[in-house]
Amino acid sequence: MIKLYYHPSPNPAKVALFLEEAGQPYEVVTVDTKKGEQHLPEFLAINPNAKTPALVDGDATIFDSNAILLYLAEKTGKFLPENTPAARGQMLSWLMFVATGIGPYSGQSVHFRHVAPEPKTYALNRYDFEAWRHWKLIDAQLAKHRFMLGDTYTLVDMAVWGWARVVPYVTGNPQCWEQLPNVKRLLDEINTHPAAQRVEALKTAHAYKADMDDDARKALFPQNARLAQA
Ligand SMILES: N[C@@H](CCC(=O)N[C@@H](CS)C(=O)NCC(=O)O)C(=O)O
Repeated sequence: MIKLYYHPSPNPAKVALFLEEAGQPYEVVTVDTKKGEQHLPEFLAINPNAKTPALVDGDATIFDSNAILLYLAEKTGKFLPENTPAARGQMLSWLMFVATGIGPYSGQSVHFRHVAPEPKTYALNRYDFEAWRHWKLIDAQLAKHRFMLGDTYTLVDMAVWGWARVVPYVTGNPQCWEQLPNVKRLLDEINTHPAAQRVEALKTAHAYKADMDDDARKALFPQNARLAQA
C-alpha cells in the first residue's frame, strides 16, 4: 500500500488529489509540522528536506509534490497528456512552472504578508508582485483552454489546484478572483469532483495542531534562531 506523508496544506493536497482521482489505494501517515514532526529522524530518512508531502511506494521513496505527481502519473499511466514531444514539452514546462514559481512565490507571499515582522515592505512587495505575475500567467493559459494543457484534465491541473485553493490568502485580497477568473473556473470545476471533496475531508480526518505557538514557530521557521543569537 502506498504511504502518503501528509499535512493538510497546498503541496500535500495536490498529491492526495491525484491519488483520489486515480482511485489509487493509499494510507495517510500524518506529519504534524506545527509539532515539528518533519524534523524527526524517521521522516528525514524519507525526505531529507523536512517538508510534506513525501510518498513511499514499495522500495520507491519520492519527495517534492510535483515529482510525486509525475511519478504517480507515469506509474498509473493516468492524467498525462498525449505522448508526443510537443505535448510532453508543455506538460514539463507548466509542471516546473508550478514547482519553481507558483509554489515558492505563493508560499513566500504568505510568509511575508501574514508572518514576518516589520519592516517587510520591500520583501512583501517583491513576493506579492511575483505571485500575482505567476498567477496571471496561469490565468492567461486557462483563458486559452479548459485545462492547463488543453481539453484534457491532467496532473498539471492538480498541481495548480493545490495552491489555487488559497489564492485569496496568498494575495491578501478576497476580490482576487475578479482578476483571475479562469483560475477560479478551474478551481470551482475541480472542487465539484468527489476526489477533491475527499481531499478536503482529510483536514478533519486526522487531528493536527492548530496553535501557532512558540514551539510551532521554532519548527516552521528555524531560521529565526539565528536572529535570537545575533
Ligand atoms: N517543494 C516542496 C515544498 C514542500 C513544502 O513547503 N511543504 C510545506 C507544506 S505546503 C511544509 O511541509 N512545511 C513545513 C515546514 O516548512 O517546516 C514540494 O513541492 O513538495
